[in-house]
Amino acid sequence: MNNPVYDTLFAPHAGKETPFLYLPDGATLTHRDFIRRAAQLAHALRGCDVQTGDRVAVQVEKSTDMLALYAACAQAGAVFLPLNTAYTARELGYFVSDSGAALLVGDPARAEELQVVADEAGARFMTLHSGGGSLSDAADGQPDHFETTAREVGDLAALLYTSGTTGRSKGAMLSHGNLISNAATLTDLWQFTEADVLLHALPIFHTHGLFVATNVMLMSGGAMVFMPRLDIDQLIDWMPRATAMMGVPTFYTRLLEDARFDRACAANMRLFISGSAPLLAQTHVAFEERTGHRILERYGMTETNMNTSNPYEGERRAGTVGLPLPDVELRIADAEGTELPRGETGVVEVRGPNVFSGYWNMPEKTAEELRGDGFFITGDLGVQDTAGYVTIVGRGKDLIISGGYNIYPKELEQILDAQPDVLESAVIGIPHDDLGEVPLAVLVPEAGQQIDLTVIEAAMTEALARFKQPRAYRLVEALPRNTMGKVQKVALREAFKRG
Ligand code: MCA
Ligand code: AMP
Repeated sequence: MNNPVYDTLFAPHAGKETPFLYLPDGATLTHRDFIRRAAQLAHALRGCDVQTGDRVAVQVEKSTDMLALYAACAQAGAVFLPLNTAYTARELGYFVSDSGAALLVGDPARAEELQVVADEAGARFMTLHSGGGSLSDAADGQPDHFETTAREVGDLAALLYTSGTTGRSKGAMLSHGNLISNAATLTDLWQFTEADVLLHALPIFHTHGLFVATNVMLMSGGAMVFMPRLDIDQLIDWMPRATAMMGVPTFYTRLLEDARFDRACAANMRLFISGSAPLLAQTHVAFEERTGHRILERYGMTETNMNTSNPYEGERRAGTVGLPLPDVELRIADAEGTELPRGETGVVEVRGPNVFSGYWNMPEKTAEELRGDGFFITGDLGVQDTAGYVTIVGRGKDLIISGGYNIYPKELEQILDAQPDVLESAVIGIPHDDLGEVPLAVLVPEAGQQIDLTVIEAAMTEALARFKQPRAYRLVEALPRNTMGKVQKVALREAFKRG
């Protein structure tokens, strides 16, 4: 094989005049035209001096050109590094410099501040899709064929940053082999074919929207209704023309809030898949009552892509994330990595062709989380029943998942602790009907001082993407600690569970 990702996911579609992307404005892009556009963008990348193995950081709104840029990076042998559009310049600066990106591609509306970010990191900056020298403009006049750069299965295809318990984000290195193995496994397991039309309303800067949804549709040769963001009106409008949907649990709770979403609306659909955060069993039950469909829940991580899935045929058990994928080994282990008997709760560890090769430039972090025998320590707490079904019962890692986005309390606490009159802080997740959970910050003032929350909020706005910012603040005299001096977040969650 010449270039595993390109040859498996993109090249087979080069001559097909079948629809690949249905856009909400009524336009359609065929497979062939998408591949041609990707080739033009690959030429444009070379024109920006992007060479094999270079990282291309991309922070742009979801668009056909952004998706084609993913294909272009694969074809040109570059490493695709997509970034959440909500990240502030401060957050972005870290990713661009840590990755040593050769090129930062950004939205024209933020060109000025992104140019500064790129300059400071020693990267080149280009906008996408807008006049005046953008990468899209540079692509327009290029040939629609590009000589694919050779790559091996072990070569890097993508770098995806995931926050860490230390507060410093880590770049998960995903190889060509990681991406194509998982795409093939999921396509087969979920029985996707070229007859499928997927409702795609997820962002494409994370694993779920990019590698699970898009790669599966590329692998199967089907089409996607490519929506810029979650819009329930659009979903309901397109659903009778679609066959499948993938979403985070918020997609499902929001659909259920709409009376127009009923059995007739979902009659043409064959599959609804949920992941990225726990789907409440009550949502599963309510969904089946309303539509007759049982949501298929699966479980994964940025570092591993997908690990488990409920079966396509067979029992989909509410509250569980299903069985290990056919080529994924999973064990529930103790702190030493020794497998525990079925029915006991422990840390979920996984091994397989889906598991990443390590964190970018962080050999110590890699060694902490990737065992010598190849098992990756997910940090999720799980239990496996005798039939093999896995239930995620909690997280060993201090992580909040809000609407499918991950928030690491440590990152917020470091900023809060540095604010005037703050002695210390603790950030916890509290239940939220729409987003699952949201962050709440508990602050302890310095002795005899008063904390000015407007100052704190301004600092958080400056530093952090909106979705990470605490939804509420609470002042306390002291944080609860155990005898070892460790902050007891369980006690805080209990005290503030009603916000
Ligand atoms: C938007 N806001 C949020 C979130 N999204 N706040 C907390 N959590 C969120 N997830 C804030 C905005 O900053 C804004 O704040 C206000 O909410 C409304 O913004 P809007 O864009 O209108 O929100 P929305 O369109 O309603 O978006 C909610 C959403 C979206 C649909 C749940 O966040 C989403 O698409 N989430 C999916 C994330 C995802 O793809 N995760 C997969 C990660 P203000 O009004 O104050 O300005 S991959 C993964 O986890 C693993 C590997 C896996 O297993 O898949
Ligand atoms: P990420 O940082 O995006 O890689 O998030 C991965 C984390 O999301 C996992 O380690 C889990 O904690 C969580 N997650 C993903 N899918 C599920 C699911 N179906 N149920 C519960 N948690 C999930």
